[in-house]
Amino acid sequence: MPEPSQSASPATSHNGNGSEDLKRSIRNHLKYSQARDWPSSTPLDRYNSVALAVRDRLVERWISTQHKYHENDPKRIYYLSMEFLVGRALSNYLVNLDFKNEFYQALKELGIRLEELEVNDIEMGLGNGGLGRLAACYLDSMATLGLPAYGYGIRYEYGIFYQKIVNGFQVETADNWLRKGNPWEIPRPDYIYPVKFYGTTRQGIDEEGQPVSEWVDTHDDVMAMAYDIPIPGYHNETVNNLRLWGARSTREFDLEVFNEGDYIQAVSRKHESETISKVLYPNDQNMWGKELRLKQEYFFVSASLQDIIRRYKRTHATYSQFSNKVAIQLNDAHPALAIPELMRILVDKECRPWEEAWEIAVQTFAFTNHTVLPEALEKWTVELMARVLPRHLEIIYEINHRFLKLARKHFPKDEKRIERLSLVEEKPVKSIRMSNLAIVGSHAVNGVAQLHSDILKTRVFKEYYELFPDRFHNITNGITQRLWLKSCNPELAALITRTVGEEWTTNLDVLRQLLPYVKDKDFCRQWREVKQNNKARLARHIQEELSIELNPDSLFDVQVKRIHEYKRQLLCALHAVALYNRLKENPSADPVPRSIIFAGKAAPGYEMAKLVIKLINSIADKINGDPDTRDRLKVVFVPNYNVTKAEWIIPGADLSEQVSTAGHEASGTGNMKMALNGALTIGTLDGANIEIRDQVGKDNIFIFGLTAEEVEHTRTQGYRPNKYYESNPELKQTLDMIRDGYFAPGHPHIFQPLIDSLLVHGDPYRVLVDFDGYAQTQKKVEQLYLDPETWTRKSIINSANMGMFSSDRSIRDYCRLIWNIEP
Ligand code: D6G
Repeated sequence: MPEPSQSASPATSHNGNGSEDLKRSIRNHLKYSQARDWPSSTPLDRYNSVALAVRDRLVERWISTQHKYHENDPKRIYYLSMEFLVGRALSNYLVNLDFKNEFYQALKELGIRLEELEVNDIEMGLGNGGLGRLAACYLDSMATLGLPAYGYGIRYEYGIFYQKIVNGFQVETADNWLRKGNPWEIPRPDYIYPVKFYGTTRQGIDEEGQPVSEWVDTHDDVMAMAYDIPIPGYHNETVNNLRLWGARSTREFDLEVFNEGDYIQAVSRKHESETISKVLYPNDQNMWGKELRLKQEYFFVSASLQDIIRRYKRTHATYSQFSNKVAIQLNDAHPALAIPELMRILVDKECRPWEEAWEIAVQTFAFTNHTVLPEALEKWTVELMARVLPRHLEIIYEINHRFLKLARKHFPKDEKRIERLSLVEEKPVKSIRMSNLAIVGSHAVNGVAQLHSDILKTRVFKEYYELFPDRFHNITNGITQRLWLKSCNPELAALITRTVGEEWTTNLDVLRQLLPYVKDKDFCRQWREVKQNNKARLARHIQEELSIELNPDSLFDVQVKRIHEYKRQLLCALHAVALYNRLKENPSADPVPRSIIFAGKAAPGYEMAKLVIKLINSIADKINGDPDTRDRLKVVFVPNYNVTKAEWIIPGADLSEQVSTAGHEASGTGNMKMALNGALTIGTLDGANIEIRDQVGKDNIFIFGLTAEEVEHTRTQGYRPNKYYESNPELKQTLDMIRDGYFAPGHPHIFQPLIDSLLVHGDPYRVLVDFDGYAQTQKKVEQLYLDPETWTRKSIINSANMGMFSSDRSIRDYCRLIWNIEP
């Protein structure tokens, strides 16, 4: 609509980045948005006013960025992800804004304390772990590179659960993050799309006599409503859009119930549909095949595609330019339903011929695989698909039919191979393999670290690679240095900037210029002091939260990530017990004092992982309560690991534990964050650890354990975990103590399942074979720690060589290899 004429007053309380402008703006929002005067305002009122004042400063750039995209009609990138693990809102925004100093000045003059803002800051925990945090880092990099990119996801009302530790056990409580409102999002009730479910298909003949299918008699339909969140680039003019969908009930009633006269029940049934966006599934690397999850996936995919097509159609009358203007990246196979959904729209609604529609789809979609764990590869039973999405199932069958025809041409008389390639798994339960669908329907498939991409080509998707060798790529994951160095480690960031300038914030390769300074005694001393201060900060947090005092001179040995058997927190826990026993047996020993810090959530239904948490806490209680080992060994489990906690744990780490069973961790990004902050890594040759080793040099990292190939070998050639138990007295003693209830006097048998997994059920994650190598390598760690100068040099070398792990590099790779656009 035409713009009403404006009076010529450029400076309003909504813009201006000086501290006076900000103060005026905050005051105005307190009055006119929160309806408060200063004396009666609560900390939440003040938080909201500050948030709105900051948001105002983004709005102008947000509108003009979006306007520019509409004007110029560039190729747009759509990042579809079930998870965006953004972390704290306000502190996140401040990282990228160019008026931070003025902002702090304004707060100071208004008498608003940072702590009161922090307490009220919103933690957007809309993700489980690595995959969701990666999506958030990528949004940051895409905006910083000025790319016309959009994130699409779900506005879960409950994000990842809040983890409490009660008697050493994980207890989950709901993360009701929206309870105080969310000043950062703009609800857009006018961007609302219907999403259908259930029903049946009806076959017919179109005007040209061609057979057509129609999806009819759907019920429990729901509306997807947009909530927009601004994503600013770093110190630039770009503000991109993260659009999250919330489920809203339709206006229609359940007519049967309504006609029966039960109005109240009819209304309440309507509202049940809103459960679709209620809660994030808290499973990392595991898929349970639940109907609600399938509905969530379709809900967000359907709404996103309707929105993408609406935007495309504003400037294009036909679909001929679609794949030149639209790139859709599928963050894992979770959004793979977008492929049959686009086909349905093009074929059923827009009456495009199948072949044309398929060409458009394949050229539009690209797929990132994040895992090789079989339990994490999504499958949906045909029974469920037929019920919830009957038309999509038909389309998937048609895709499969055509695809297998092509595959049979390439591999005639090889029905075994055809079975493995098929999108449909026949046994044990007839199911649709979503990763296979994602590969067939995409022009590009990538793994997230070199080893992982190689494993995809040689093992997991081998037959696909043979069929489509050009489709496969590697794009090693990355992290944004704006959050994971500049913001979380201001002291180190300042030291680096003083030394090599500020360019590293947008070009992480510049950190290499730090290398000559390893010879500079004064620089090394400052580097060490910064680490010491970060350790002190971490120790303060732990003291406040857990009343455990850490020796700041001890080696801070840190393992933070989701709790999973393949990540082998158990290996580190066993090592803690072995260290304890050494100290008890030789009280006069003078080892390197060590503080072992764990944090991470376990999926609520994952019993073994939860038992590992209990074990760590039991070991911690015993060790921390023992006066014999005081100041020499401490074990801590920090509850409720999230982005905020990562921001103070990671800078304080001396040693980064990256000990997954080789061949299991697709990439890892915690490994990059800790190395960037100057921790040395102890790790297996797994995921991105290998590339970290290549970057920092093998003398500056502690590698141990079986290689991925050797792990494979133990599977084909046999593996006897008991051999290691019997031949290593230290390991035997450790396992016996755990088994015999030494750490759980009240429940002597509680840890039996962990012991059984190792000794009876074949130690599936090869903990025992790697124990000795791990323990020996830890001795090397201690030796090095006794030489602080050499340690510091290696710490600098680690940080200086992290350039390639910036998410800016990853995004540039996506632009070049997959999206075919220039940043
Ligand atoms: C954001 C910012 C707003 C803009 C809108 C565009 O909410 O200024 O108008 O995005 O949305 P689309 O029309 O591109 O979906």
